[in-house]
Amino acid sequence: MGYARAHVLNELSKQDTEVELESGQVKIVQTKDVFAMNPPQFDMAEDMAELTQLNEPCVVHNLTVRFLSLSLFIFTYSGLFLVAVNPYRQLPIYSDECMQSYKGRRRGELSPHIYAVADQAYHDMLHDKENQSILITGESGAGKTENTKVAIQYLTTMASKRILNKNGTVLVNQLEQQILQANPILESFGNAQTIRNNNSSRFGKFIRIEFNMQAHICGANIEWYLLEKSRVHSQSSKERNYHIFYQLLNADKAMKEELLLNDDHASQYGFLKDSQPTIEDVDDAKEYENLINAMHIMGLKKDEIRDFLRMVAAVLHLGNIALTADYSGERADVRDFSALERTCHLLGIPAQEFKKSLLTPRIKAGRDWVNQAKSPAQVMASVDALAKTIYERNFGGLVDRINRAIDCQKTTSKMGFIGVLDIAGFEIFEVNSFEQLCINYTNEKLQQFFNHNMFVLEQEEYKKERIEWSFIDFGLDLQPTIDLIEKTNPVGILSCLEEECVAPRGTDKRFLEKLNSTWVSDDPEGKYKSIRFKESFTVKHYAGQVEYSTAGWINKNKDPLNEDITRLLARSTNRHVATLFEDYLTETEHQIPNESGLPTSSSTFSLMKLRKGGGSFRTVGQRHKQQLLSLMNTLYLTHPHFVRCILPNGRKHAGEIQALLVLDQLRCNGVLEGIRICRKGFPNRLVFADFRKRYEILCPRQASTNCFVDGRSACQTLLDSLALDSEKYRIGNTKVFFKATVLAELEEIRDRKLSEYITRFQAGCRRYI
Ligand code: AD9
Ligand code: MG
Repeated sequence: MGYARAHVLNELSKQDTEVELESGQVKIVQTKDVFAMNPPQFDMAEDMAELTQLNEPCVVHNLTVRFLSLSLFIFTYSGLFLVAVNPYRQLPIYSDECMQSYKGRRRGELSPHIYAVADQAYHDMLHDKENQSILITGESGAGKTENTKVAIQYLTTMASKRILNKNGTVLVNQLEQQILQANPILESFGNAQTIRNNNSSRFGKFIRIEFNMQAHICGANIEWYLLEKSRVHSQSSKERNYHIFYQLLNADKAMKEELLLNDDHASQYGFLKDSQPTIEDVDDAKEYENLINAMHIMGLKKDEIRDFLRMVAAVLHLGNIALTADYSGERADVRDFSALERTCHLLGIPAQEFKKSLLTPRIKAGRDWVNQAKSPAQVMASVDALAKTIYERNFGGLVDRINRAIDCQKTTSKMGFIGVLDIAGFEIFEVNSFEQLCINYTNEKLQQFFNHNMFVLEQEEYKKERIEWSFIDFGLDLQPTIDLIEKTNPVGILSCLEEECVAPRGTDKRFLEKLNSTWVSDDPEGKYKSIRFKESFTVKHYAGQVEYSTAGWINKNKDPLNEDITRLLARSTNRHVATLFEDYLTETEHQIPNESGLPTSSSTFSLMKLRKGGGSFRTVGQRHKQQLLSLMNTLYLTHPHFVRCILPNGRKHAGEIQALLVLDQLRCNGVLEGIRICRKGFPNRLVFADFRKRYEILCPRQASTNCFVDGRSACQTLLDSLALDSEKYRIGNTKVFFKATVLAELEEIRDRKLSEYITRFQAGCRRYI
């Protein structure tokens, strides 16, 4: 339930308070659990920063009453944030007409809306000649991707060159269409059904929309982060693999024949057989048509489309390679050669060589290279790793291809860009692993960016108003946790993992021991804790303490690949395949050829190499750190706009909101952190005239004077007469600033005064009667 409204009857002691619930029930509760409510005129506040009681229950209450009121007010501001609650139903708040109404309107003129955020970003870019970013985070199913689509739709509609056809109707021009169609393509290959979301994005993305000097869209670019690769080979029974696999099984006959997909049933494919075959209300055949259509709009030729789909089919066949073991159980063999042959046919590589590389890859023994037989389990792991890499590289290739289509190189002079970031929010699961560390590290950095921004803006406002205040940079609060993760000296979590990955006999255990030995003693801020008797440690994030289990981290970070096979792929007869793996060829060409004439590398199983970033050896963590660094560098050069999406309930139901679930998210997504910072400053502010108008009643002497008094002095007199503690407010050049809760006190006094007047007035009336 979370919180209940109640009347305070009696403050019994420091610890206990007697309250009466709305039901009439009287209870004694702990005083620390009692929070003041806002006066009724603050109900349904469009901006929670205006609330004078800035406590957790008030914030949840405000979101809830707005959400439940006709279920229409899903958007609410909270200072710099736009909070968006997922309504789980189509609302009549998205239309061309509605978009037009937000054009050029100031915040506060209309109800909060994602259109307002997009419009503000566009407006700021135009006027300040500064790049903009819209940062959308939230937990899975909270509505990030839907809001991203709406924001991009707004920009493509409002900022495109309007072309009218003969009948005077607006034509969407090709580039805008391509930008919009990038999404269904990315969703086919990067989204999947999960328990939480039927269309869950399993990667993060940053879409930059570029504008020319006329402020029209002239191109776009997409960056992607952390694709969940393990889904390619295993999913839980209530979930699915990536949409594209099921869509492909519903392709036209000719395509399926070409891709050797004789069977339409997901149950016939190793990588799909444990998953849900369909999603309620989703027609995979229709989705396949939409995908092909989107790819055509993107300008992909028929054979390019076939190339991307071929890789997906190859992965499906790869998952069907069945293995047997010899009598000892130690040597694997391929049971049915046909799946292997199909895979090789589609990948354009020789089947016999592939089989040999899979079953008996070469390893270095002393100074020589020998072929070592692998067990079925080892070969299986090698197949899974290969499937993941093929899928990921194909995904990367697809994004590159989309980027080429929507690129704006032709435009020489640009005004700037608006970047939209759609990335998973903070995650705390029962068991947290390497993936959670990467995503939580990202969120820690994004929160730091937010805090820093808020600090800069608040400071600017205080300076402009010349009020006395020594502000602290709240971004720095998060630095110790970030250091713990990314620092190289003392060696932080990622670097420590890196060292262990390159060490000859690195293990998860040794990684943890090393981490403990560095951080247990050298952690002045108390951000790290080793968990004794468990293979885990905890990190204190701004959103809470998270325990990370270190099992499998070395492997997850290394992502080892069978290099005999990647070299085969680099020499594929299919250009698409060869291009995706070309870094394996160029890297190894520099090495001494072996007796078979093939170049070799220092180790058969080596770290995955990633082309981006100079072709150097990179682990998953290192690559992510690099990408995040580059993202943050970009973001720090933009004016940011923050959107926080909230999941209202865990059942995908419309019209239902669970207070505790919401509260948890507000904590994790930084809204409460934002409010905490707000409370340290002077969050409520009123311009002099408004302050006087509302509170003059508290000082009738001043109201009745006919002499001119300037706004500042009038406010000062008013505040003096109230004998308000001077630490609770500041008077600026045009506004009075208040600490949280002060306005509520003033409202209470005002209410009392008003009722006194009314009583006196009524008494007067009675006398007349
Ligand atoms: V994940 O981290 O990618 O798993 P998202 O992206 O936060 O997640 P998504 O935008 O995909 O969630 O929203 C989940 C579902 O909620 C959508 O498929 C819609 O059915 C529903 N949704 C979300 N936002 C809205 C909305 N503004 N209006 C209507 C919505 N439905
Ligand atoms: Mg999403």
